[in-house]
Amino acid sequence: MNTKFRSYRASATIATSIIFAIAFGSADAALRSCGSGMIYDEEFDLTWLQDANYAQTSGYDSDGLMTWGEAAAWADQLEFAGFSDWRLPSATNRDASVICPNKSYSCNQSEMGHLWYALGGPNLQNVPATCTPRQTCDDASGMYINLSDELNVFFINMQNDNYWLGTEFDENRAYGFNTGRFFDQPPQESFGGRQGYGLKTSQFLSYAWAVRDGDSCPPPPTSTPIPTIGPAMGIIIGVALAGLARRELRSRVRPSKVSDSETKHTDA
Ligand SMILES: [Ca+2]
Ligand SMILES: [Ca+2]
Repeated sequence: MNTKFRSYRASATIATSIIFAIAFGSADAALRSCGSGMIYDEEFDLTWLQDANYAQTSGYDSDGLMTWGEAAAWADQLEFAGFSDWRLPSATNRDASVICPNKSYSCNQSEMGHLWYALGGPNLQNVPATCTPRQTCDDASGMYINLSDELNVFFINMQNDNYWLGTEFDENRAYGFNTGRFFDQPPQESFGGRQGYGLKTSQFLSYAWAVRDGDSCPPPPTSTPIPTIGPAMGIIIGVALAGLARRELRSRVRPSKVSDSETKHTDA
């Protein structure tokens, strides 16, 4: 019975662990949805807003398109989930602390580049040759291809356009990252995945996407832990139960033993 009990508890614990892993785990080990409007990038230890156009969603800006100064001011004043240290993503590469050359398409070590390329962003190798010029792909013929469906599993409102990065190139220019999923000429070229710099002024309005350092996900809901019996406690309980059973057995057989003994003694 004790073995059965332990086996039941072990099964329950394993089942609970599996359910927990399914509920809170993710198919993509690198990205984790916090379930509260934030997505955590485990590799870069960054938390992104799930809404990639929150400036508009929140009513801060009518369309989300801003100058660099407006975008930086929006991120600076943003308070979300109790955090006030949101910022625009950095253009600097994590691995080497340098910035990719202007108009780079393979800049996968900047903060947005990491999201775009390493975490399921578009693979430009897959662009069909028929998808040029841009209009051919945009129209209702179904040629529009959203190359970043995997990113959209996690994020919402990601724009087909340029996003400001927090890094300035010089006094008048700042970096941006393009998340376009349409195709522009020359053949098979999309601006999606391109990092470069442009004028901060209203001639080049771009979107803003806020990020902050660290894991901002709230801890998973606490559930009442199912008590488990460890090997040592199992042995102790097992020995105790065995002892009880032996005493029980003795108390049942003792009267006949005593009478036997008494009989023998009497006989002797
Ligand atoms: Ca605007
Ligand atoms: Ca702030």
